Amino acid sequence: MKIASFDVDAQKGFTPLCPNELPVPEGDAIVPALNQLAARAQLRVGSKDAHSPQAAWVVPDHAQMLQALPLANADLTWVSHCVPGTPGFELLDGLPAPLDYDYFVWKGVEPDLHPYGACYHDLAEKRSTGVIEFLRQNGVDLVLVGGLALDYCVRTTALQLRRAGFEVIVYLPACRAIASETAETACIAMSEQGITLAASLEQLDSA
Ligand code: VGL
Repeated sequence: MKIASFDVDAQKGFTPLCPNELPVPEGDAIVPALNQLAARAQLRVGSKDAHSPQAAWVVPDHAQMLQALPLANADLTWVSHCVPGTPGFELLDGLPAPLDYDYFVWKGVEPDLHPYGACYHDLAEKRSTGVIEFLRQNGVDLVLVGGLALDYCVRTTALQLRRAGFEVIVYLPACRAIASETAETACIAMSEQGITLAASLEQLDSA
């Protein structure tokens, strides 16, 4: 069984270290759990949001967030986050440098697109980031997923991987969510598609 681990958007912009971005509670606490996934895998892949501060979906403050947008490729408004060259763009301390991953995706680079999943550049899922092809070329059967945030980018990435035919385990200690209600919906949606949710190392190792 060939296993890859996938660190989804494990960036400082999604942690309390960057309160003006999208601070996921305890977002910076996931590093040991992500490294536990990598220790069980032969390949490690990762993704980063890499957004323009002038993107079409950017609003100036948190009060104006989560409004619907009439754009085909960006569905909700967000405050600016994960801008290359700023601290929020950086991976969490304790993770490898991006070049030390076996495959690494920058996503959301184009200012009119705001994808959640790391497998496609667009919401319509027409433009691959190449990670599915990389995993297939390497004969990967199972992908162990963690990262930020569980309710958006982890959810979408895990579902994309599952649709592509991989076995997928989302390791909950390696994830944190923006909000508990959306986290619950995400867990239901993932389970319904045959994704395993593991809440402990014992569950992970017996899955
Ligand atoms: C994310 C909301 C907006 C995520 C990214 O990485 O989960 N969530 N942009």
